[in-house]
Amino acid sequence: MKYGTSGFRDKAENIINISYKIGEVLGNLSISQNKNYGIMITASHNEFKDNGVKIVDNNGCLIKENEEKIIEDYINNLIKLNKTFEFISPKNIYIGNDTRSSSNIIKNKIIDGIRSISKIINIIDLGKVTTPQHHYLVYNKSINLNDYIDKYQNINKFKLDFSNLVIDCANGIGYYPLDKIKILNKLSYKLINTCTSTFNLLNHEAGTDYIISNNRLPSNFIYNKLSCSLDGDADRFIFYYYDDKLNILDGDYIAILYVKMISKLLKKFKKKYSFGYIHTPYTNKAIINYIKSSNSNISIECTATGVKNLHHKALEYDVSVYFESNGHGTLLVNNNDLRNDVDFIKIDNLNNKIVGDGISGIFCVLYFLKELKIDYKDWFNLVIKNNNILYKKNVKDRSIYKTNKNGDRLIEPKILQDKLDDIMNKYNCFTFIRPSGTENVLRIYIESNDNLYNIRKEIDDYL
Ligand code: G16
Repeated sequence: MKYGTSGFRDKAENIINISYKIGEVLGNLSISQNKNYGIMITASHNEFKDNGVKIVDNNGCLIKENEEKIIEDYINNLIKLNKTFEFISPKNIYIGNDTRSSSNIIKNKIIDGIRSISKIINIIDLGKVTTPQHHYLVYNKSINLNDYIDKYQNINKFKLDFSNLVIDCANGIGYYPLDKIKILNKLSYKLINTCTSTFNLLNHEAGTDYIISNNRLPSNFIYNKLSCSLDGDADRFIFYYYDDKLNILDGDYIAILYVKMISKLLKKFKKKYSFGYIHTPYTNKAIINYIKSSNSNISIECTATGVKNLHHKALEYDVSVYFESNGHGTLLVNNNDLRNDVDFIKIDNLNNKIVGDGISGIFCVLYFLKELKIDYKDWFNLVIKNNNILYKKNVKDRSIYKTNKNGDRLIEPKILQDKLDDIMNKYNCFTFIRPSGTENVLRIYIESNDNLYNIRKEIDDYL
């Protein structure tokens, strides 16, 4: 089994089968590296029958490639573990899970695996948490779920307008912290799709992926001015509104808003700080052009799909914004002068700098709209995206599809990339195919202002 875009992900029964070994290898790594780790059990946007395991290091950051390799090799029986240690200092492993019914079985097996390596590792069971909440608690070495909720205890000082906001929780874990934050601070946003007890409703006709992939509103939508959605583990978010059609403000649009906010703040400094915008090949070219033309001081970089890739690149700048079109992203302030600036401190009170976070992202967007004095319709009208489609195709064996580093060209099968090149020449469009790292599908992206459906037909006929 492969350690995919954000950890192991598969049908729940397949994840159950490797859980004990995940515990063993994480226990072993924790002792040999003398490090805390975090394990989040979730299959995020996938359907309720799937499950998965995301692993973070002591900083709450997705683990490095060499750690992924050790874990993957051990799961696939390619290496053995050294189980004798000279000196063992107690370390913590923080485990959390979303609302899936298979999560407890997986958790118990992981815990047995860790225990088989050492009895002195502290296993901290955080229970039901969102993925960003889990990573935040790992970073802060905290065992109290409320430490995350308390981050927003001053939210009323921001005077955000929640009165017209509807939040679709995708029938997932995001409902719990959002409800708590709402009650504690007497906020007025409305929560829909909050049923976490009927397992098969998770991500069903709701959530970011459903809305973007189907261009449809979520179930139980209440007509309102501005709405937003989380995904199953609340690490993605998008906004949208409906007038005569559905207008989606996805990660590309959210990035524009974040970049605008940072550009505005940087203007007051004499010193020139490095400022980066990191995206993936799915980002619409019209968005990239807009950001390029309206910010002369910004460096724009493309990485492979996967938060881990964007995040690591974003760390190279004094300040950076990274977003995937599907709604994963955040902003990072890496320079100490900027970190100590009053305006950046203000943002830090809302933003989750450890990882993209649907909940903190929603708060940041409302704050940035207010600060920039932009109405949500004006936000949507800043750019007209090139027409595009992103769709999935089931294949027997997706492991035969190999791509270049960023995942926007196939290296194998070469004949398929040749066909895509012909199509790009013929229609003057942009298209690529890559195997998903979270689902057993190929993802096919086409961007073109004309002939979108002919292009799709030509690709589908060929596949
Ligand atoms: C995960 C990753 C994202 C990635 C998404 C889809 O999201 O964290 O960075 O964009 O998978 O990846 P792929 O196209 O390889 O399937 P999530 O929200 O599902 O954990």
